[in-house]
Amino acid sequence: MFTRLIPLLLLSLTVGSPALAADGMPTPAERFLSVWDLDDNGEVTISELKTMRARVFRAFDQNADQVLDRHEYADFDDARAADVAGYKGEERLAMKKITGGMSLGRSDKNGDGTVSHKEFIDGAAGWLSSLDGNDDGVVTRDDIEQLSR
Ligand SMILES: [Ca+2]
Ligand SMILES: [Ca+2]
Ligand SMILES: [Ca+2]
Repeated sequence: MFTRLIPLLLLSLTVGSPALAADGMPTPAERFLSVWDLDDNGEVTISELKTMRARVFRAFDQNADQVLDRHEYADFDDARAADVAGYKGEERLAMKKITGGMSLGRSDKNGDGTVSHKEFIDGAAGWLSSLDGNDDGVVTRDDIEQLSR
């Protein structure tokens, strides 16, 4: 049941209801901002990343023990892959870079194969740095568009 429901749940979390581009698919920048820019001011801050990460964590922590185990993380991996699917070329590369910032390898700092709530929230800082191309401390449309250049 979870494996069918959870990806849809993440889609609603990570995709939201973005304004669609002319071809029907939001660009990676539109997609990212529609979800993570919670106050809709065009800048994604560390605090917005942490708030949304907490929501994502709750969605995938199926047994609510404050740890994402391998099984729970596998469902999260599937959901992120679904987010990348449908994109091609440079946009696919950008989506992979964005979603890769939430991989098990990037989140599991102590290497025990599971991700605690703290590890997942703390991962927001490194993720922000990896996306913040102009190094001004927030992620904007320009930063995301630079990812595929
Ligand atoms: Ca914002
Ligand atoms: Ca769990
Ligand atoms: Ca920036």
